[in-house]
Amino acid sequence: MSAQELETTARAMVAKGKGILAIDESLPTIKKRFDSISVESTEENRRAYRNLLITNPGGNEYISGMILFDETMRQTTTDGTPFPQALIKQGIMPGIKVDTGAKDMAGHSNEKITEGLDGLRERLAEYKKLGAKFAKWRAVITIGDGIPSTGCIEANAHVLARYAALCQEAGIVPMVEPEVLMDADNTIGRCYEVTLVTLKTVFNELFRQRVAIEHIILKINMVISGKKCKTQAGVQEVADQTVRCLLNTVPAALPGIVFLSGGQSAELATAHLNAMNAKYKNLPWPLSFSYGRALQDPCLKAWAGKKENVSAARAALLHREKCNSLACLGKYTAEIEQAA
Ligand code: 5MM
Repeated sequence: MSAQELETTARAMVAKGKGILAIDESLPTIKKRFDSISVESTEENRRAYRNLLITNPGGNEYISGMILFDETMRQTTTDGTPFPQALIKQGIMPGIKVDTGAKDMAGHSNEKITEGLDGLRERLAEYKKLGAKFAKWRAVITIGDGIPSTGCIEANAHVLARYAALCQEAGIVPMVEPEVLMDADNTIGRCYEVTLVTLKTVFNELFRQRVAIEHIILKINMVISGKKCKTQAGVQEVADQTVRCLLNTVPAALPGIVFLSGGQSAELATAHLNAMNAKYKNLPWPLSFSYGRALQDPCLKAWAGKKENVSAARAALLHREKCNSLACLGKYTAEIEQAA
């Protein structure tokens, strides 16, 4: 893929009113999701669930790409089409999660470092043959007593930049995801500070590793109160602080920013995105979504592992996709939410 093609792919990922569906749960995470609906995490059950998500008629109106897990990349639809090809036929770009997980970081209690650089060049070449247009790597930054440390932020930023450089070499757009977790009791102000320093460090490292900013997509947390914080910032404050943080850190050359949902409810994640796009019309980059749980949760519950629930589950997914597509345009309303 030439530089021009990388840029075209990156821009198509955040095309007007479109976003990304993250279905790249690793085996332990999908087991947790299936446990919540009392479904066994077998290879066939995972295939059946991903089949429902991938072959949902009408999804391509709102979804530009889907992030797959290695196993899903190699599975097929019920009629035998490889999942990446099934996506391409619908005009949806297949993406692939290429990190191998966030592991405990030596010498840094309660902090994580994401692994997966060994053999990445070879894995990217294979994923490209299988149809991947973009790849995702998630770094995890934890807020707590005395953390995050500079060592943890710098190590994760460095690894993110090395992964991004390898992706661009392979002709694959890197989706760079430094996630500041939302689970602690911190204020929105603390989330702002940590996200700010994380993004500054990540863009410094991307520069040092000669990553072309025009050819990446940033996937980031919103600036938000920790889930256990007694005072929860309102929707407009989350929108304002998130945009302020991004304006202070993200180069204008970046083709687009997508948010993770990080455990927010499906409706709140949509409301936050909508509030940003309704108020800020002239940002240097489109703001869109790359949600996992906030798109899938209602669908997963509706499915509950039963064939007879597939239509209802698909309708639930399509509704969330439509709501978030409208949120990309600042046109999401309570009426649209309730018109499910
Ligand atoms: C779908 O979940 C992804 C995979 O997580 P694990 O590697 O832990 O299994 C995850 O990376 C996801 O793409 C992002 O965190 C966004 O998902 P949420 O649910 O936060 O929107």
